[in-house]
Amino acid sequence: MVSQAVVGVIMGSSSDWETMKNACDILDAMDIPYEKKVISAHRTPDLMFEYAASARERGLKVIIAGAGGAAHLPGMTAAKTTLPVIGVPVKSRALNGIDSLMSIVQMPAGIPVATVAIGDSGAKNAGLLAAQILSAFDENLKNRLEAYRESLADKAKGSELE
Ligand code: RP5
Repeated sequence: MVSQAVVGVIMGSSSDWETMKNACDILDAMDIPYEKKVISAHRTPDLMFEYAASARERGLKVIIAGAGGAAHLPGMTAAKTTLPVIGVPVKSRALNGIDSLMSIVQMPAGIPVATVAIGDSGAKNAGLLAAQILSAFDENLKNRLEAYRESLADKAKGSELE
């Protein structure tokens, strides 16, 4: 049986997938059911509104939205839902993602977007942040996150320096 998605991972273009895959890898590792879709703020604006407006009633709990360039997607998505939206600034070709970061992070007061770092690390942290939000209501998930943290600590403690 396929479980009902609780996280929606959306991105402005298939070219964002290489980055956004890092968020999905974490959700897979944490055994969190999710859906992933290309939804563009400027190419498919009606689809973006429909997706965000119906997200809660479809059972989603958190949305992760990644975009590059003039990255409206996370903010516009957040404008149409009261679910938590995590924004991932994708590294743009012209300005290395600084434009994406500025566009996503500077939300005027009232409509928050939890913005993570540019690129792969940010996408990975977006997956973890979504897991941590869900873990507030899920003891098993909390245990998986604690095991993940322990694995990070073990790796750091086991570091060999030449
Ligand atoms: C945005 O424009 C996407 O999020 C992507 O990062 C950027 C470039 O898109 P493509 O030209 O690669 O489709 O919509």
